[in-house]
Amino acid sequence: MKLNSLIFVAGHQGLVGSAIVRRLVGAGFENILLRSRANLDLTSQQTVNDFFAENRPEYVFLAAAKVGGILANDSYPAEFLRDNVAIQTNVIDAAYRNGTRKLLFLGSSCIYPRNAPQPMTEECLLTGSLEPTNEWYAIAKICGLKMCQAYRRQYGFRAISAMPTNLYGPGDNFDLETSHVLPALVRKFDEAKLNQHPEVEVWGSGAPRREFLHVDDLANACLFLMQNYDSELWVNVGFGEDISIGHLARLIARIVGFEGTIRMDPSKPDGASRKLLDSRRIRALGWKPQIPIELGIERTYKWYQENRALAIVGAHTRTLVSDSKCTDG
Ligand code: GFB
Repeated sequence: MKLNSLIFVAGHQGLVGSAIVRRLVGAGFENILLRSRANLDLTSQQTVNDFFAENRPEYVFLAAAKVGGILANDSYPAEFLRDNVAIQTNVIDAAYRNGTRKLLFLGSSCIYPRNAPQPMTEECLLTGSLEPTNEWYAIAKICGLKMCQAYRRQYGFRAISAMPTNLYGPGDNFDLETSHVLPALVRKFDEAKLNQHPEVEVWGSGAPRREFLHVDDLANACLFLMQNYDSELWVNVGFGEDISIGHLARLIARIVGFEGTIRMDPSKPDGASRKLLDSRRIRALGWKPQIPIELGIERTYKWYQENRALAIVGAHTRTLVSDSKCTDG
């Protein structure tokens, strides 16, 4: 990729896409093509084909997806399957047909079987049943990585796939119904502290373990893979250690300064008991994470405090890339 290559970041208003744009801008890339959801409906095949035919991006980071936490995944199975399959099918196919040199597709650690041996290697894909709370999203993501593989085999299209673990950072979704656990707990503890509530409710048993990667580390990995990796096998991108949800809650409470009681709500689902990625493949290529979880949460909380009102309504992500050299039709 040259500094003046035309690079399309699909999904630049989301957690991952906005981090990739920040990383690209920081590295000096000056020709970044962006379209907001209002200006380009990625679920519409015709619209996506027209966009690619007109703009012919040389490189594509496919970070657009319908995402959400355990409750959102469980509540909207049709949307998680339909929208994700549509977005990725349209973008991958249009990129191939319009001469894109290389595309990076982003998946998720939930593609692996719920009972996979931990840490989970890339090879354990499709060796067992999926976790039921997010199988619809997982099926869509498996379809995406297989499409990249198939287009490479049949057409020689240089598509690669990265499978990140649970992500967090600035620009996350802080809606309490649809978000992932880390932003939800940042908001819950912050609101309890501000409103002097004595208690915060944490879903499930607190026993499940999760691996958390700061989104700026993932953005580094995406640029690294785009520049250094060109093979059909998808690549895990994890932090390398996991912690229990109970431990995470206590850590966030301490960082936020909440001194009340943490109450578990066992009526809410636990989901997968553990999903730690084996990230030896990308580590052997030369990438490693830089942001320890405590520092990452401190940074995320600082961002949340500075953007509280916008973070809660979800209209914040635009400002994350507003000063970059980007075009947004
Ligand atoms: O982050 P999360 O929603 O998704 O939940 P998954 C992780 C764990 O945190 C579960 C618990 O055991 C939740 O019950 N938890 C505790 C909470 N309090 C809360 C809370 O206030 N909000 C939320 N959301 N959780 C997702 C998948 O699974 O992981 C997606 O649904 C995706 O498909 C993503 O793969 C990476 O880690 O269980």
